[in-house]
Amino acid sequence: MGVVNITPDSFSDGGRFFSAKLAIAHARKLAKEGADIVDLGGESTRPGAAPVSEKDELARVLPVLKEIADLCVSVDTRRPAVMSAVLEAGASMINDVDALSAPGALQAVANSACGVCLMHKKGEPATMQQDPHYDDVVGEVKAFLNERVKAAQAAGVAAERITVDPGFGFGKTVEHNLEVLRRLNEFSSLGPVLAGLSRKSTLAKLTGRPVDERLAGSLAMALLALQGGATILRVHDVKETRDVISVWEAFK
Ligand code: 7PJ
Repeated sequence: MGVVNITPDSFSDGGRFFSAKLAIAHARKLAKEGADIVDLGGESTRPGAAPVSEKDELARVLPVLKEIADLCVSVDTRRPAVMSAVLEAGASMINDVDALSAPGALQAVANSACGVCLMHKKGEPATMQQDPHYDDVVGEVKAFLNERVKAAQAAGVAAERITVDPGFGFGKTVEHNLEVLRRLNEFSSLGPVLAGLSRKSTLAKLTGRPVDERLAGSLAMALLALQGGATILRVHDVKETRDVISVWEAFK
């Protein structure tokens, strides 16, 4: 899964058109490099990111989606209205860092045949990295995901449409992330596991590198996630991650 962030440009509509064009080109590039899925995001969920209105989120995502609806497109959103609109426009998957917990979210996806990713996070993006605590991180994340899988199935989302994600970096310290990664295979009983570790701040702590120098660390994480049974890797560097997958597949 290749990440396409739709960067806003608030200066003018020309700017918005320009960022849509860049996002479309980037999505095409990632697909060509071997991404099976491109993940479009119009709302940043990074710690401390500015909030985005529903109208703006749709204005970012829809024009891009409409140009690439021939690809397998996932949309990273927490809003039921955005889910319904992008599914109507041809999205294949909803990737929700809130695990479809907003009122109406389960219904929005149940009415389609899309894939879904249910992710765990603890707290809200603005504050979630302020001293997160767990007694048993794997047990708690797993119990949460199990509950969300059950809720999705009860709403009419068939099991084969669901992937689960422990949510690396979402209300988790470096130690929490490493513990989840060490025990990633314990999540496979819930469904196919999606792992997003690419360029994350855990790598800043482990390597001391700024975000544009975390490729090697990200590839190491990708291999560890594969070893832990991950089925989908959410990454920025598709071409390089493809090579890791080739090596892993041969080794396995
Ligand atoms: C994830 C995500 C992740 C899923 C982001 C970033 C932060 N969706 N969206 N899993 N991370 N499913 O890329 O650093 O780990 S945004």
